[in-house]
Amino acid sequence: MTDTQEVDVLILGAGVSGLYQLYRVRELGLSVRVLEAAGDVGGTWFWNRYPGARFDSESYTYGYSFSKELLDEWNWSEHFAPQPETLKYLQHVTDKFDLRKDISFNSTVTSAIFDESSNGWDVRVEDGTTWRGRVIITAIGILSAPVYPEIEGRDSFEGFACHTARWPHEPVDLAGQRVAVIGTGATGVQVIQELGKIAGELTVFQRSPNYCVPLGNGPIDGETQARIHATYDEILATCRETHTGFIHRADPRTIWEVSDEEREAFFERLYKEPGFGLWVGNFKDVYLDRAANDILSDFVRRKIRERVNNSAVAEKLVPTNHGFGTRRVPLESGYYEVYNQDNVRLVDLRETPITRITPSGIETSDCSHEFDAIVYATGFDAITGAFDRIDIRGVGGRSLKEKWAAGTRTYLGLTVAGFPNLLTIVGPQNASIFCNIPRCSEQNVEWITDLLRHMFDAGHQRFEAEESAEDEWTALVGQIASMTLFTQTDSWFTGVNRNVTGNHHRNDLIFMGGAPNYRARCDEVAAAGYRGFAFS
Ligand code: NA7
Repeated sequence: MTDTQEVDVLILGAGVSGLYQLYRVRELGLSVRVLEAAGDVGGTWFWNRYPGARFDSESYTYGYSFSKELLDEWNWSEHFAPQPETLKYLQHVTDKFDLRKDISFNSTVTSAIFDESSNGWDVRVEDGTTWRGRVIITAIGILSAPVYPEIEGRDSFEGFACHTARWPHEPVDLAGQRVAVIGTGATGVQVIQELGKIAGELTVFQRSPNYCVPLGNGPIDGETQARIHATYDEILATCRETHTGFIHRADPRTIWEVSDEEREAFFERLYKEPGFGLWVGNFKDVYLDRAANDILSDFVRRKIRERVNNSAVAEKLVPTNHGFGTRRVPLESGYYEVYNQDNVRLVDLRETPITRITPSGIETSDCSHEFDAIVYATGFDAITGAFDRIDIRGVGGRSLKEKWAAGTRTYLGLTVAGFPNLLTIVGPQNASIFCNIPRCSEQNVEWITDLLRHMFDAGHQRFEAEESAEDEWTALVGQIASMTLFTQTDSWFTGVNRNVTGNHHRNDLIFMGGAPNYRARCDEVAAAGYRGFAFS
């Protein structure tokens, strides 16, 4: 037994969201502790160290906006910074604001149990340490529970094997090696591009092709750097107005308002533009109208065919079972050209599935492949997975995992009925998931901070979402999602995540109404004295 340490607020996770929440809770004068599973800050940027890891947000739209001094002093080196630089940035923020002293590292939380007699949460860490907090705030990320595929013999492989989200800290030399990559999501695409440059033989095992579009990365020159710094206010204002918190504004026209030539020229321009322009800066109806989406999907399919020399390989890389943009669009830098290299081979698992992994490689239904290394770019138990890995129990000992088993339910994507004094930054049914995350998570943090101020100033010990408010929010999330084409596609956006055994039913996990609309709804709830919350 260890002595339980007590604080006002416990924050789970020291990534982008948790660090900022710590900064804000401190300002309230409350006692606070952050419990972080990793050995240092960074969250996603601590864990995802695989070759080629970088973000798909414009660097200068990704950093925190709360400190002018921080914005002024930090220079991003590339338009889309690589992982080591982002991690360095988050370490810099941690040091600058002296955040480290309130963080316990190597502290994987295993359970959080609400104690009704005292209105506090009892939190247990893997090493046996126990904490008690009046409030807990989860900042555990939506893509933080990595999933290895359930393939017979996986543990028998004798070479180097690693999930991209658990890449070693020490350098891994795969130059000249025979390397397999399983998975072709946003991560797979990044790692394949890099390994294609150095591997002796690279074999990509693809279950589903994605529509990948050019990232358009490059160094930020001095003049551009100066312009970025001079226009930060405008950049951030634009990000506040857009549906997704990115710098790209959606076009207010429908696809049908322009001629075929204009449309083609518009798509061409967006395709060449750096970042997510083609995805989130497109005509306003491309994710609402199937016929509009078909035209856009055909455009990207043509691009893929143009870039891959072997037409049989190109056809395998062309998605046919979903429309462009209805799954997360991977951004790439020469991804399709990798398949024109002699050292790279594509195995289509729809034709020849993996049957087992052996000590020396991978067997598919038609042959066996020998490897020195297997890279699992097989993704995550997304959005709710990190919650499921903690035993969270609310009123009456009810488990959150059990509550959500029949479908996720929340109020504002920030709190859950029956789980008092629990707040979820970038939680399920929050707009932040379909957003340039720091832009939206800052809003979550600031709203939560106001709620805490309200609670502690008034001397309340407990707040809780009302069931009726949760019902309404959950219905709204479903209603908005059903108006879009996203719900018609299997992906981690919609809970139909084939990476994870059992996650095969549709679930309304994301508020798709856009960040400004979400922010207005949250503000309105606060202005109405936290409508839908019961305080005591
Ligand atoms: P994703 O997008 O979930 O991609 C995982 C990939 O791994 C995807 O291509 C999967 O195919 C594939 N996969 C998963 N399990 C298997 C098995 N058992 N066999 C073969 N292939 C498999 O994860 P990422 O890490 O790429 O990206 C996650 C997010 O991080 C991304 O969206 C960005 O927001 C950043 P499937 O498509 O399921 O057929």
